[in-house]
Amino acid sequence: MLRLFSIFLVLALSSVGSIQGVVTDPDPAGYIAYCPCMGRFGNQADHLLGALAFAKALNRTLILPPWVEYRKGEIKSMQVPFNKYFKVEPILEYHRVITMEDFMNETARKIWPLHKRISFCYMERKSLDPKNTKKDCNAKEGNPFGSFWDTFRINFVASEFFGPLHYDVHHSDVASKWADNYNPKDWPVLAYTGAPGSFPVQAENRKLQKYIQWSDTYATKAEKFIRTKLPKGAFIGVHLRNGIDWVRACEHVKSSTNLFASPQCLGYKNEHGKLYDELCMPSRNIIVNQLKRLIRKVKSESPTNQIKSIFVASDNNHMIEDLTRDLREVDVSIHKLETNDPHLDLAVLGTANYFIGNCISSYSAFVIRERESRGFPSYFWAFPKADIQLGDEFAKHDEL
Ligand SMILES: Nc1nc2c(ncn2[C@@H]2O[C@H](COP(=O)(O)OP(=O)(O)OP(=O)(O)O)[C@@H](O)[C@H]2O)c(=O)[nH]1
Ligand SMILES: *[C@@H]1O[C@H](CO)[C@@H](O)[C@H](O)[C@H]1NC(C)=O
Ligand SMILES: *[C@@H]1O[C@H](CO)[C@@H](O)[C@H](O)[C@H]1NC(C)=O
Repeated sequence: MLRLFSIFLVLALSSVGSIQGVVTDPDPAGYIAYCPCMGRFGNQADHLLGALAFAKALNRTLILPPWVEYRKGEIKSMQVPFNKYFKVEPILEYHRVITMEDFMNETARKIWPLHKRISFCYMERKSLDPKNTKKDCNAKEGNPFGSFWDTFRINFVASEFFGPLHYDVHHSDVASKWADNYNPKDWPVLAYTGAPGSFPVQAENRKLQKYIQWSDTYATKAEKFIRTKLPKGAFIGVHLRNGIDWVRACEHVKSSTNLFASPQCLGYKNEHGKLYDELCMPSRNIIVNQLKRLIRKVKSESPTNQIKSIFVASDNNHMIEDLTRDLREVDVSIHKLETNDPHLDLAVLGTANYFIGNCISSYSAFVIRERESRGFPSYFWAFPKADIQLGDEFAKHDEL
């Protein structure tokens, strides 16, 4: 039995060794570090996919930063280890990565001496202090910049302005230019002031979502919630982004062609149309009509797996009472989490039988990409535009 076990262990270890991601520590090809200093979860997730593609193109190990989070009443950001929410191992199938905690605890002392801690920015980042006129990235000025690097007691001795180099490794030979300018021996770690990736995520990098898999803790919590709190049977997950910050964000609809994550439905070149208000802030009418239509469609198409409930995730108003009243005739129950947990909301939405999200929200975008990678169906509120009308007609028609 013991021998069998050790044979198994050897097999298991050799299969780990064959994952292309595993290399000797420290990696002679060097590392990439960055602060996910922009936005909240959805923004940071978009950036992560870009950073992954960038690190792969430069053949450097990506240091997975903690997630930067903001708590009510606290001035400084909090850094939450990457692996609280997601597994590291599946990412290794794509490229070499290490968590920032592991890197700083072990590897940094071998290859990143204090005098080589140089911050990278495209061009000078002006100091908040007008008296400080030194040309610098000022990588630790402001929030969350300072608290992020302080979490790991990282200080920078100098700045490197890397412009005109950039991060778009898919449409240029910029990766080889990075290699020419910064060899790993002299530049063991390229530490970026912001993420080396774009927002919204480039079309080419969307598919990398499949390597971002929920930690056992979150996968289990989501599964347990669905099993114990939702009625048996299919359910629709919906994302209602409707807080005051979103109302303000939606004001930009008038003056832009694309906004935040909107290329995910409108296309990166607006192939599928221009922005309109309902896409950002669907009315109660639109929401109810769209839900009714989906429930009836499923009823006619898959009689054995009918929709029994709706799971609502929201940053503000879950509309539980409104939806319960308005959807009485289609016989579904409406649910939400008992306590606010943005990541658990996402994990549940990712496994729903159907999903309706907000096209402009990068929080919704995370769910859409995850479901895409699993082949699960998703829809957007008020999209396509023609369906807004259809919703009303369908409802009227139904009453006849
Ligand atoms: N619990 C919970 N929180 C949400 C939900 N929707 C949004 N939030 C919170 O609001 C934040 C929104 O910021 P992002 O994740 O960057 O996504 P976004 O919707 O594009 O919003 P902006 O940052 O304003 O562009 C999320 O990270 C959550 O903290 C939700 O359905 N449930
Ligand atoms: C990329 O880096 C790895 C790990 O250091 C190394 O084994 C490999 O040879 C490098 N590939 C190229 C094409 O340089
Ligand atoms: C750092 O590494 C040591 C030795 O491997 C380990 O015992 C410790 O738990 C690690 N600390 C963190 C914060 O990962």
